[in-house]
Amino acid sequence: MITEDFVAENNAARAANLEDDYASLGRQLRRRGIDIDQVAKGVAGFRVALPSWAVGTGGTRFARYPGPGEPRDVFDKLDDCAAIHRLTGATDEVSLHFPWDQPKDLPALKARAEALGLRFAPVNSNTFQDQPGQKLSYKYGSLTHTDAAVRAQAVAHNIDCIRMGKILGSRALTVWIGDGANFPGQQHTARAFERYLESAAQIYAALPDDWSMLIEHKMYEPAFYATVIQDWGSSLMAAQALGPKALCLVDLGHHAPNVNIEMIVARLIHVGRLGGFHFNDSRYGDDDLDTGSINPYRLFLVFNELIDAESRRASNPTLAHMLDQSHNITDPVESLISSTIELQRAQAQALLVDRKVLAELQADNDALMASQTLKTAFTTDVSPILAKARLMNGAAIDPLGAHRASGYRQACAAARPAARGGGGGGGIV
Ligand SMILES: [Mn+2]
Repeated sequence: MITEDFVAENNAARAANLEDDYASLGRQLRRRGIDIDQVAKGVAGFRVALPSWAVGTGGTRFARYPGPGEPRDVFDKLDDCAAIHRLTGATDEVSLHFPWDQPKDLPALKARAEALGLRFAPVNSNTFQDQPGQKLSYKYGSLTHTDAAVRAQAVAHNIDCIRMGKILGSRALTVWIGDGANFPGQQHTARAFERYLESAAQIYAALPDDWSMLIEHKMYEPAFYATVIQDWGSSLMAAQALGPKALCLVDLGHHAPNVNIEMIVARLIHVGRLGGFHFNDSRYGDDDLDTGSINPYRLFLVFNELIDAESRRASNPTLAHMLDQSHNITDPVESLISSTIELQRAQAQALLVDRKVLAELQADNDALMASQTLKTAFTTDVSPILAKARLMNGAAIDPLGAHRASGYRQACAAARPAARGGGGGGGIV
């Protein structure tokens, strides 16, 4: 396991260089009227939840190549999440997926999380695949199935997820369904949406007062002609029909290529219905690639909207930030570490935007300099701020280097010999 002492020792060799780089960047930012310590404080306060399903190797529909020392159960997954949090200082929440992460003893799971300094983020239901012993199949849908008995089974599972989440101290349920059609004409598009609203209302009615229901839309897959909750419009219509505790979750990969996601973010904030994110990156579709690995500028523009909304005190519920990725060829612990860093980088860059100057340039319709104002923030190397923020949180100055030096993966390989061959946990949603 990665101890506090190990991190402190690893940091000691890097502390002097960091102070030098941080002081230099601090002087540069001061010339731009920015207090570097305020930015570091903002980054240090950033949190993102780890998806339990992402600490194991994901896979594609063609193959899965397990790595050494993969978690064997949800308790091993918590250990990996704790290791990531020790190194990043930003990931003390874990998002579980039921029934993938369904231990018999939920209080024991909660106690284990507490001992590791972890809490539970929104829980995820799963009605997009059949489980062993399940009475009715979801092959033709779940919450929107034409058969009322299947819909009732799917509703009951979601309500059971709320029950389990309550025991664990979670405060939200994320609902994503695979329902949809592969052929035009297969499904009555209007009635399928009506059935969704009817089923979702029953789940909504079971929410505790301090819970929210996060509705995740997705344009395609597994349904390839149409999905029932395909876009943010359907998601928002559902949320508004259900009530104030229903919010929209934006998974960055669940849109058509080139869709302007930061605009969607701005619109959902406008109506106070942005619930949170599933962060990842993509090139072609729902690729579930590592956050910031393909299009870091888009990620920055999303954070630019979030920081802008904060700066004008826009009325929107607290956001649930979560990662949702499928790691096929990397060590999942390292991918989650680097993705967390990329989110903090986007946060820091967005905090550097000179909003007063930008507002003036927008008023003057100075397109070029307005764009340059964003670019100036985006192209600033904020690495020393990120490292300083980690140090403030008792985490590692160089998390990936520290992970390699710790031998954590080798220790896991020795302690977890019985890695399973497949199933349960690709970044499917
Ligand atoms: Mn997702």
